[in-house]
Amino acid sequence: MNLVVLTGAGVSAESGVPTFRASDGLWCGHRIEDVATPEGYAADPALVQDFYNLRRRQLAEVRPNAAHRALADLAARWAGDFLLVTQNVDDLHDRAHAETPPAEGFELIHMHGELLKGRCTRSGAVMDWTGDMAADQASPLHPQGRMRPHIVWFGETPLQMEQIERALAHCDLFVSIGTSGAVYPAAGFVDLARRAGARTVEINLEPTAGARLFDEGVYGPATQAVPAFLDTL
Ligand code: BV8
Repeated sequence: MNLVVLTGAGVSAESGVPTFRASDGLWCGHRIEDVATPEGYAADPALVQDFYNLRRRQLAEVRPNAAHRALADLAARWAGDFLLVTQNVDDLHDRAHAETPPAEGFELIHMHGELLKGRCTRSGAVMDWTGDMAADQASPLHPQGRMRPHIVWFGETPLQMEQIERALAHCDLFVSIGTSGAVYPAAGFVDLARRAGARTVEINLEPTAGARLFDEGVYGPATQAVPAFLDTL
C-alpha cells in the first residue's frame, strides 16, 4: 500500500515550535505573508533574516515529539512507498528519522524549504547553514553572491512538486496532519489523492475548514492522535 503523509505546523506545536495562525500570523507587527516573501526580503533583508535567525536558533531548544517519532516508527516498518511531505521548515522530522532509520520506500520532502539550509542567490546552490545569516551575508561560493534562507516564500514555487504530484496520483492512503489547509498548493493535495481513489484522513486538534474533503477525521493533540491512528495501519 502506498502512503502519502502531509504535515504542517501542528505536528511541531507540542515540541514548542509556534504555529503560524495561532501566533496571529504576525512577526514584529508584520503579517507573515508580508515578511515571508521575495518582496519583503528585497525591501528589508535585515528584518527577514532576523525572522529566520530567531527561528533557526530556536531549533536548538526543541525536540521531536511523539507524533514525529510515531511517523518514524511507521516509516521503519512500512512495506510500500511512503512519502512524508512537510510544509514545516524545522528539522524535527529529520531528527526523528535519523534516530529510527526508515525502510527502503520512504522519502521525506520539505516542500517549503529548511531553516538549516542556505541558498546562494547567484548560483542557486543550497548548503547546510546552522548559524545566523546577515542581511548582506556573502555567499562562500561567489563573493558577489548573497546568501538567503533556503525557504520557499509566498509567491515562490514549492520544491519537488512533480515528485509530490506523482506520489499523490499513486497513493492508496493520504493523511494530512496538523495543517490548517490555508496555504496552496499543499491545501489542494487532498483533491489529488481523492482523484487517485485514495482513502483520505485529516488529523488535527479540531476539524479544519477543509474537513469535508476528507473521508475521515481524527481529532486531538498530535502527540496522542497520530500514534493512535498510525497504530491502526
Ligand atoms: C505558489 C515557508 C505557485 C515560510 C511557507 C489566493 C488563493 C489561493 C492561493 C493563493 C492566493 N494568493 C496567493 C496564493 C498562493 C500562496 C497561498 O497559498 N497564499 C495563502 C496565504 C492564501 N501560496 C504560495 O505562494 C505558494 N507558492 O503558490 O506558487 C505554484 C503553485 C503550484 C505549483 C507551482 C507553483 C508558496 C507557499 C509557501 C509559503 N511558505 N513556509 C516560513 O515558514 O517562514 S507557508 C507557511 O505557512 C508554512 O510552511 C505552512 O505551510 C503555512 C502555515 O500553515 P500550517 O502549517 O497549516 O500552519 P497553521 O498555523 O496555518 O495551522 C496549524 C494547524 O495545526 C491548525 O490547523 C491547528 O489546528 C493545528 N494544530 C495546532 N496545534 C496542534 C494542531 N494539530 C494537532 N496537534 C496540535 N497540538
